[in-house]
Amino acid sequence: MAKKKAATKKRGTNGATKNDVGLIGLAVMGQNLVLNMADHGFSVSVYNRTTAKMNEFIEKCEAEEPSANRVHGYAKLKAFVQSIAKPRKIIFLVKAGRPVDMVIDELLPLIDKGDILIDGGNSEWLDTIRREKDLAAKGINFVGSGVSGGELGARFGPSLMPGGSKEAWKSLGPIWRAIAAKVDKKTGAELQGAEPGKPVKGGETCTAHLGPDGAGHYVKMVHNGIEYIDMQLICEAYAILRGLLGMKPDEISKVFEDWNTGELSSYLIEITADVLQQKDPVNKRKFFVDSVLDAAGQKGTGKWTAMNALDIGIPANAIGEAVYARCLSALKEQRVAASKVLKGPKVKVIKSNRKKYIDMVCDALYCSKICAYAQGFQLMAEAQKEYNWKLNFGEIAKIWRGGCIIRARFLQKITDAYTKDKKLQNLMLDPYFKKAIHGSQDNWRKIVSMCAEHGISAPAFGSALAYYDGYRSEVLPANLLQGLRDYFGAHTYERVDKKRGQFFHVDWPDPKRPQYKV
Ligand code: 2AM
Repeated sequence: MAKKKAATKKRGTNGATKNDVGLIGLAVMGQNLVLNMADHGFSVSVYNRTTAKMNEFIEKCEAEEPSANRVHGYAKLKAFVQSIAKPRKIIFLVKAGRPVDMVIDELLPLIDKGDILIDGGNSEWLDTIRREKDLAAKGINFVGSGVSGGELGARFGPSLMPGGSKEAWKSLGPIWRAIAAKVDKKTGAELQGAEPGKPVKGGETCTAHLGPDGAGHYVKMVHNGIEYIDMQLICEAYAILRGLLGMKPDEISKVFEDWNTGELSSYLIEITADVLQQKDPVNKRKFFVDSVLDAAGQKGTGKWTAMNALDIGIPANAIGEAVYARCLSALKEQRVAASKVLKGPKVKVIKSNRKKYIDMVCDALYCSKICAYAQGFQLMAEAQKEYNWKLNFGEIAKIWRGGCIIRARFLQKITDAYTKDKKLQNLMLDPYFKKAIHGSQDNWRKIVSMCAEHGISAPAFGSALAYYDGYRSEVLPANLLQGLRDYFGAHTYERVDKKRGQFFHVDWPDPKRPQYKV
């Protein structure tokens, strides 16, 4: 049975008889966000479609959580809405797509003008733009907010990427700033140590208003695209250390531990070290990774990033490669069959100079990572023109420093780069990153060519290098491409000795009449 607590006895930060905020959708992320808000002194009304789940959560709170007295469950949506102080702030964490529209439709008859609906799921930014527009016409504020950091992030400090109107941010900001991850002002390192009932105090908060309508969800999508490539690069480094150097998972774990003390220091590198030293829970003599089927799943945000890059014409090839790498992995049965038929070079395990090769892989990983981030930021730079946003890239890197899955020491350098030069055209051109690539590219090139020589598939390392070499090329063979297009389709071409925007055409021989012998 749903326990409806007397809201009059429970007060949050607003000093009134109503609760500060409401949350719909009590899956793990929703539950943890509620507890995080309660820990920070906010009284929270909660509602879930399946009431039993809500009751279970309330009972668990009462048994285990120091802030349980600030969490109030409601079995009926109307009572839930009425329990929240105006302007109401109602967060929902439900599946992206139709469920979000369904929740909005159910809420609409119950809420008032000026109330704020906050979609904290992984919605597509175009849906968010549409919803914001529709709801603004009804006088309702709508905020699409990226929430990153997984379950633990939601509980003790996520990175929060809100869009929506400035007015909505005024109301939501105090809550979002309080519950977001906190980082050290100088180093950008995440301040750790939060525990139930005792949130982290001080530090810079990992949230900022990113822009109107879909800006927050767009930035979250790019974050996820970057997460895909970060993970793919880590996996390729692992594959090289394993294949080329014949290292065992626990030895590779030590390498990642070591990398985590340097420029590559990040959450994903840290957890890679953990995963690699993990033993299989079923067969303790085996390493866990060796028992995991090599077929990757995906939920779609990486694909959206790559698709949007194609749509707006930005070469985010490393991000796209990370998505394709997952697709290729998923063709497990085909690969097993092909492995018996398609020949390649035999990998010759390198036994000597291990340290030298490990350092080379480290350099290849770092350079590829710089290119991947450069692509992600270029994508956002182009998208803001399309959607009329004014994104602050220094700030975006700043709010990714803590809480989220891609949190890394490296992000402080990106913040520094965009703080120094707000109009920076490409991250690779920033003096710090330029120097890093210049210093490490020889090793990067060697690793990419060794992969090709030994038949180790490392698409992201190679693709990032092709991007680097393409971006720094004054002349690309697109001159020939334009010539071909003009030949077969009269698509015209621009000339190197004329201003851009003037188009020319050569009167080619009739392309329908073959000029070659069959
Ligand atoms: P449930 O517990 O009733 O399934 C994540 O799936 C969360 O979203 C769950 O809390 C789930 O509720 C909720 N959810 C999914 N679809 C929904 C919908 N159409 N309306 C309301 N909540 C929904």
